Amino acid sequence: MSKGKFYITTPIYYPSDKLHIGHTYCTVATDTIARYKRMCGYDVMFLTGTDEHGQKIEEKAKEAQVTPQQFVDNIVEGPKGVKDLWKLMNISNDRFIRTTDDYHVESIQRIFKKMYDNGDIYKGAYKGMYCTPCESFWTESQLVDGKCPDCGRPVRYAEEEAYFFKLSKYAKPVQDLLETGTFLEPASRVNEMINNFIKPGLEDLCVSRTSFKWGIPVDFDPGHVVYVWVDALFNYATGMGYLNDRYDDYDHYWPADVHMVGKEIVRFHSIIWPAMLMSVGEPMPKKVFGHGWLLLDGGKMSKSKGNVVDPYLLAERYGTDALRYFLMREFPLGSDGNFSNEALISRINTDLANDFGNLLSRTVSMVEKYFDGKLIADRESDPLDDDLVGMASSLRDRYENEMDHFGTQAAATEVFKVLSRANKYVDETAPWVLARDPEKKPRLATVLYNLLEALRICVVLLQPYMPDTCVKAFEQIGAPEAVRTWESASEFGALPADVAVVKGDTLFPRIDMEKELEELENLNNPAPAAEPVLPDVTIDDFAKCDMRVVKVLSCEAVKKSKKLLKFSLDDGSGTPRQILSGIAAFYKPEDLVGKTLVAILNLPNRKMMGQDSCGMLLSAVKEENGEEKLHLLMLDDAIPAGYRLC
Ligand code: ME8
Repeated sequence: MSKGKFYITTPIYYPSDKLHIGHTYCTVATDTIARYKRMCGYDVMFLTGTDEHGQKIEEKAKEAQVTPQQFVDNIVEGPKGVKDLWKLMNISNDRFIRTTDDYHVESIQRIFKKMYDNGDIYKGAYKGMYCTPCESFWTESQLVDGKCPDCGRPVRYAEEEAYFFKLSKYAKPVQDLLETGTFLEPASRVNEMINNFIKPGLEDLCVSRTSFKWGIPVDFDPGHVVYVWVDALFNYATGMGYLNDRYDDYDHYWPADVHMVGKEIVRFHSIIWPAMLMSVGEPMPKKVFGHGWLLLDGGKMSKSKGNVVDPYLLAERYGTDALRYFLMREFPLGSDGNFSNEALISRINTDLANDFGNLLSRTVSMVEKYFDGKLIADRESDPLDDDLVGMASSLRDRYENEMDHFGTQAAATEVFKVLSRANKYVDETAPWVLARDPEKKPRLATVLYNLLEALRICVVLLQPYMPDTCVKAFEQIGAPEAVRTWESASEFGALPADVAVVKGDTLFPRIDMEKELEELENLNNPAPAAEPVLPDVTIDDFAKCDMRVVKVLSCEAVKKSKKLLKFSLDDGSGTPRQILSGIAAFYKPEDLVGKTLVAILNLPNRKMMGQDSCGMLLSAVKEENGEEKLHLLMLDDAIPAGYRLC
């Protein structure tokens, strides 16, 4: 019998780049809770997906010289893409929504029209500061030091005809909702929303764009595309079939029980999302939980600090379950946490290899050695057992109490307290001493039974964290299906008294910390592979390549491109030559003026971002911290422009 429905979501990911360990953290947290609820007997619906529209994707696709659809298809469906990553991480989502899916597009058009028809969307002109990477308009008062308050990057003035959503109309009911005290967690985020956003006055929200195309068209006003956040937030409803025929369980699962979101998007989920739902007359989600960020050395994720943040590499090296466990055990969900390779390895060694893996393997080995693998335990109690038996019997209650309040870290800690207690019990009871005295064999059987039983209860409760490992552990313990359940976890003694163990592989091999950290460092900064020399070319072929010394007359960034710099070059001909080069990330344009470089002049002209590029500047490519770094070839300034290289 189901305990009722439980609908949980992750944010839908923005596929502008490959996902890193921070994104993985959020999805693993949601998956852990979803698995926990399933284990408790809820009818769980777990939705995740990708948020694929917007200007940033359009720009990235242009730079990659593919269509936006091809661009997102590759990151979502392609090798080592979003779907592959969730498979690798053993994410148990029931559904995956892409905002480019036809049914979602149709629903959004209907939703937009519905809000327009009921008078909550009107046409106006937007004038304000816009952050392109975040796709967010900001008021002057919201800017921090004149920059985007979310990402800290520069904003630009933007003005365009646009539709507006009457967010201001919903300020009061949204504030009331926030003040219920259960809608938004952790509670600290409630004040932040009210004081920073509602009290200063909610302004109407610009909900359409005309300055780019990659979005869902407003069907009654071609030229406008729906603001990406309107499109994205409604995924939680369209993914269940709201205003579409693709799914038909909206009535069953809505309202969502939990939206898990990162702290920077709490504003969208706890203010804009409820207001839009009020506008279309749908019930409020029951809870928004704003989790913290994984940081690297106190700052945002990037590879430059020498830590590996590629979840593929980490999962392949240590195993999916070890990585899942680390993410959930190391950091409390509501706060920020500092990621480091050292913390990860230390957790694996201390908790998984030692406290858990070693206890399991020692216990199973002793049952094999002293009882040929099969126990007959009469379970006569001894005061020495009370503490362990008591702790293990009541573990489920403590665990449940934490899990029901998003205490994934605290719940895992409770489990490991019992495992530590069991390790201590091994020392206290000294089974190897009992084994020397044949009369103590019944006592030895009880001790080993208690250990197996404590382990079994812990393994039941670790299933949401480490699903595959727990199956292996159950097999070694010899736990039948019936005692792998939530119900059986509160019952010390559910394991059959004549249990037969099956010795298996070590669950988590110990890692040599020093050696491993060094290897990880090398993986992040690989020595350049000696590339094989290309096949010979004739001297005549080489001579066809017109390589010249050029001097930089001027250099500037290409508007709307993060990569390109535009050079005006003296090539000795008397007429400046224009070349575009994708090195903006590595040089400041002003630092290059006057430099002596090398260019190939006789390559066919190319158009890049609508501008001509007549030739190519030579540079060397180096991999640094997993990213390509370009170094321009620079020559002695004494060499005049126009000289040929030979
Ligand atoms: O925000 N630590 O997508 P997104 C923890 N498309 N969480 C992190 C993180 C880190 N270092 N970096 C990112 C979007 N995240 C929107 C959502 S929902 C209708 C639309 C989390 O791919 C981040 O906080 O930029 C967010 O919750 C999620 O990854 C997706 O981020």
